[in-house]
Amino acid sequence: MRGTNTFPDVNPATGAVIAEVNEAGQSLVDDAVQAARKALQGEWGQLTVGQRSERLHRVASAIESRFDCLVQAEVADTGKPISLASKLDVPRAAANFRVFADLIKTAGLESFQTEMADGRRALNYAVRMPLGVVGIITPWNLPLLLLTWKVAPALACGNTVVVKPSEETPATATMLAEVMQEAGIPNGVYNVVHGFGPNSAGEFLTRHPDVNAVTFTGESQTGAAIMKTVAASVKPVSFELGGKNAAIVFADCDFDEAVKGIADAVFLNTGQVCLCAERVYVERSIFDRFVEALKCKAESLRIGSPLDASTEMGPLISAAHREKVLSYYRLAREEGAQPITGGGVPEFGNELDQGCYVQPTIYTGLKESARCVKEEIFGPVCHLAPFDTEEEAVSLANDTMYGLAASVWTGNMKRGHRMAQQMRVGITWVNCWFLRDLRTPFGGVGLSGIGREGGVHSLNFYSELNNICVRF
Ligand code: NAD
Ligand code: 6OH
Repeated sequence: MRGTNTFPDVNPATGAVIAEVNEAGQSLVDDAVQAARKALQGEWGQLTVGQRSERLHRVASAIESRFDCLVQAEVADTGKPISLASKLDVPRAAANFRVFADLIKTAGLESFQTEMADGRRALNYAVRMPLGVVGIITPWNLPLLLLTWKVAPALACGNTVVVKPSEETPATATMLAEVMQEAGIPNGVYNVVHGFGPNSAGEFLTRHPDVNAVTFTGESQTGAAIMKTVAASVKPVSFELGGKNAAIVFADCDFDEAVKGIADAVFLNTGQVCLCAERVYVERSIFDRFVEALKCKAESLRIGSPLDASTEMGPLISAAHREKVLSYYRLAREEGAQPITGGGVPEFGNELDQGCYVQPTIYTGLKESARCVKEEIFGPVCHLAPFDTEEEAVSLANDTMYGLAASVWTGNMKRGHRMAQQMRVGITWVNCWFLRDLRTPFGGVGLSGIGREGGVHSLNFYSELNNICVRF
């Protein structure tokens, strides 16, 4: 690689450097964008929808045949438990390609027959055209899952892409390039540049005049910075951003199922999922019992080496992120929280003490105005507060600048629907959490994002519609 700086890729479970990564400067980003533009004119641009679909299925098969390598790479980069990467991240990467490979063949478009005063008519119908070169910027928490969630529909619509994975997790995006080659995706259709955000590959990509659209998943503040950068060239953007998600638990819920569901919603991936619940509101009559049951769940989580098949919780992504999460643990105490469990760092007495681990943590007793109740922490932590009425629960849940996801736990389905329809979010789960159907709209309101991806919503973002009006 020519004249680039390098940066270390660190395994957060042990602190070991696992790779040195080349940081793309402006000229390498220029080359990647140029390669993507050129590929639009080549074989890729000539493929029929059916042929593109078939290639995307081949990508999914190639992911499945490299399953173990991708799992190992994702685990080393993120520190997530091998059981989670095997169950969630890598299978979803393949599923992302399969769902859009199928959808692009079956999704229809609207048509209208227009009648004019003189008795003549016109047929209006719309066709999809690719946007061109799509810039894709992704975070570190579900690296391959979130990357392929954007690459698959972008390619299904006939675009070419330049991706910039998180500097924390460069491995699987790089391996995906090999997968693409193996699956017969022409050179230049999928390009990877590595580096950071400001004044690095991320900014060079979003600023690039030959990039036609930018899709981004990450922090809300980063979304704001990217929006500013792309404003000059009026590029379409799709943003999946942060959250401070609420869970609402009613006394009539299936108690054990709710405790299990909330424990997942708080601690999965060490709390590093944008959909995680950091605010849990529980009906007062079961509050103490629920707090106690969630405490037991938190204290029984097996924290350890990501490579151990029985591990349920790994480290946070980096030392810097651990410092941020621990600073919130300290802040919670300063803000007057009542600690229920956790609040510190686990001790192992082995090399894992070099890792970025924190304890699963639960608080009660904070004011709703506390920073720990308002700000996204992105760690294995939640605050629980009691409520008395449905109205109060709705108003507590919606009192946030974010608006990504909510979950409602109740045995009364009428109440489930009633509550769900009052949530000011993009995704509401009733008696479940992170149960995904990839055809459904996915995104957030407020600080949680702009636009929706998923199913036909993705196809609509990753394509331009040309309406054709034929008078006859
Ligand atoms: P981040 O915003 O720090 O980084 C995301 C990506 O943006 C990285 O690749 C980074 O290098 C790049 N970047 C940073 N500054 C940039 C700039 N100025 N220009 C261009 N690129 C830039 O996010 P993160 O810390 O990697 O991920 C955690 C955050 O992501 C959390 O806030 C979480 O809620 C959010 N997230 C949201 C969703 C969702 O679907 N809504 C999904 C996953 C994560
Ligand atoms: C955020 O961390 C999780 C996002 C999940 C998805 O985008 C998805 O499609 O499931």
